[in-house]
Amino acid sequence: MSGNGKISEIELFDYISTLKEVDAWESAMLLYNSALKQMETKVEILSDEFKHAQKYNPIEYVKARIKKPESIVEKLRRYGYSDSIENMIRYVNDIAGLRITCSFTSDIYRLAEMIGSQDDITVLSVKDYIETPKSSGYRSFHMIVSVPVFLSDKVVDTKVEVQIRTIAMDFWASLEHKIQYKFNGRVPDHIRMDLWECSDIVNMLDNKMLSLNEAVNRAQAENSDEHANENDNVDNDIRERQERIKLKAELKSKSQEAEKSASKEDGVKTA
Ligand code: 0O2
Repeated sequence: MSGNGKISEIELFDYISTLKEVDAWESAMLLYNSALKQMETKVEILSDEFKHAQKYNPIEYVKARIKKPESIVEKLRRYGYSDSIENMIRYVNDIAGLRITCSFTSDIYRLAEMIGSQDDITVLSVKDYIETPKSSGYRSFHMIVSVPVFLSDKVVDTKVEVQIRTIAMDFWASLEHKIQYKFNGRVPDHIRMDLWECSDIVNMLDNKMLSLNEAVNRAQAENSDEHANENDNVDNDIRERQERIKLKAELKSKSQEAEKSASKEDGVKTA
């Protein structure tokens, strides 16, 4: 704890540097796991709130994963760093990863904004591969965020990579990933060209689906306006009927009174 009794807040790198090598790996993994759980819960809460308040949930599915040790080592080597725990923490940003799949492109930015505006989340970097796709044709929105993980005597800021994409983008990325794997990263040119073409089709499909959804929303809004007008008309109609009934009743009672007094007068006359 710091002098003022507040639990000190430090970055994962500084925390791990204070530990012995044997403890460092397990401690780092514990922190990445905890940070990932926190992000998963945050997204789950957003999803529940959407379902409850908006009767619409932009989140189709969420996948959380911790990068495998061999993938961490491969990435470090690709970047030209030796495979130490310090290098892993410093240079591999996606050890804890959360992938959110949405229905429409507009949902991606809505969600990214919601996540980024939470007080305890710090957005460290953003990569918009939707605005600028990668040379492979890959489209997705990436954010590296840091979340505070509360340990017994410390708060450790830990990085999580959040990928947000549409179902169509996810379909493309998963197929492309399998193809890369099958060809060991050396995909023949004609297949790469086809993948590019598919990425364009994915973009067209997403745009088309988005405008279709907007058209549906507009039609629904107009419909509900008409429905509201219909209800107003019904209300007016009821009020008019009530007035008419009241008026008729008044007229009837007046004519009955008139009839009564007329028959009284007649009685007086005949008597
Ligand atoms: P895996 O197995 O998904 O974990 P940085 O993380 O910022 O240091 P990097 O790695 O270039 O640098 O980051 P970037 O570009 O944001 O990509 C990270 C992740 O995005 C990748 O993780 C993939 O999940 C995904 N990705 C990026 N480019 C492509 C692509 O061309 N095709 C597919 N299918 N996915 C892509 P990993 O570690 O590569 O893999």
